[in-house]
Amino acid sequence: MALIDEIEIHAQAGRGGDGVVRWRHEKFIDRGGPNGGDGGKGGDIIAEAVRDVFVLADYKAKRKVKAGRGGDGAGWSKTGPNGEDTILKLPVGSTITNLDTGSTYELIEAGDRAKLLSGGNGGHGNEHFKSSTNQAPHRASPGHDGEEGHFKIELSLYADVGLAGFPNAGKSSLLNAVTAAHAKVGSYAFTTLDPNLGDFYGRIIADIPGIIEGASEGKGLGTKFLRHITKTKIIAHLISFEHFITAEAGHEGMMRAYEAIRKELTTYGKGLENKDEVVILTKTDLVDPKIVEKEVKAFKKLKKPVLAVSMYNDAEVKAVSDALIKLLEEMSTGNE
Ligand SMILES: Nc1nc2c(ncn2[C@@H]2O[C@H](COP(=O)(O)OP(=O)(O)OP(=O)(O)O)[C@@H](O)[C@H]2O)c(=O)[nH]1
Ligand SMILES: [Mg+2]
Repeated sequence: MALIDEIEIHAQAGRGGDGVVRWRHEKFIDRGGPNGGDGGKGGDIIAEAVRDVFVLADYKAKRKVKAGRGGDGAGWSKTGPNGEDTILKLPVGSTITNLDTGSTYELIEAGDRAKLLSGGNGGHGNEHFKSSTNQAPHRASPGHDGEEGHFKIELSLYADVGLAGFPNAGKSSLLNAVTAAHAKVGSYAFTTLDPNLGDFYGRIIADIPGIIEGASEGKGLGTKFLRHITKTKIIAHLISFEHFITAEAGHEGMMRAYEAIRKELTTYGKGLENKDEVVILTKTDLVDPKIVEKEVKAFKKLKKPVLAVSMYNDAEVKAVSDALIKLLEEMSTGNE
């Protein structure tokens, strides 16, 4: 399932209710005084984080959101009811930018709330305008408009594992092999243009578009996708054995590919460079098993877990899947 990761909406908080002009009409009171109540406050626009990365899709069709209008005041000094707040449910990991003011809000944990816009205050009823010099004011004021604004909502995936690597490394193929995802696979660069997510035994694996050299400075699909792996727990870094056979580059070719992606992660920063990394050498079917063994050994010098896999080898796919489960388990017990 592809993910909508960026939307813009226009939001309008509720207008306050109007104050009203009313007079007391009571038995035995000859000239009733003013008792017109104030208007209720307009509803606020509030963002609330939920653990559902797909909810942004709901706003795709509905680009305008509004909160309720405050009710008008009434006689007997009654304040109008407050307008209803509108709660925008947004995925954990969303960054909200008010494009008009530049302020930003981050939703980090489920249940986090941020008030984006305040509803307008209600107007005053005539009772409010009563003074020693004016005992019978005929004046009431209208409710105030609620705040309005344009917002950009960007989602950084809250995934457990992020698949990173050059285009064509086999990221989407691996996602499909270890989860029930049906990500598009193609023999050309940038088959994946939007992140794909797969459910992996209750954890989420995110398959992002291929990273190219210069991505951290905005080349290719650039930082838009590097951003997505800033919140993952583990980066699975895929390197295809094509880098071994192309121009007979051998181990050098594999290492260069690895270093090039590392460089993008480091240049981008935001913690990407220090994340736990598992190295997955892909497309082992393209080379002799002895070469695979040698490369695994060489990459182990990085002191990181190293796996090797061909999509055509069920045992290897299972080994990768088991290793990822184990790493995730170790991490969650380590964090407690
Ligand atoms: N021989 C071989 N080919 C593979 C293997 N895994 C994937 N491929 C092929 O490699 C090509 C790229 O696979 P994808 O899974 O789309 O690669 P990707 O990393 O998601 O690519 P982008 O989305 O463009 O970044 C496809 O033609 C796949 O069929 C493998 O284990 N062995
Ligand atoms: Mg892909």
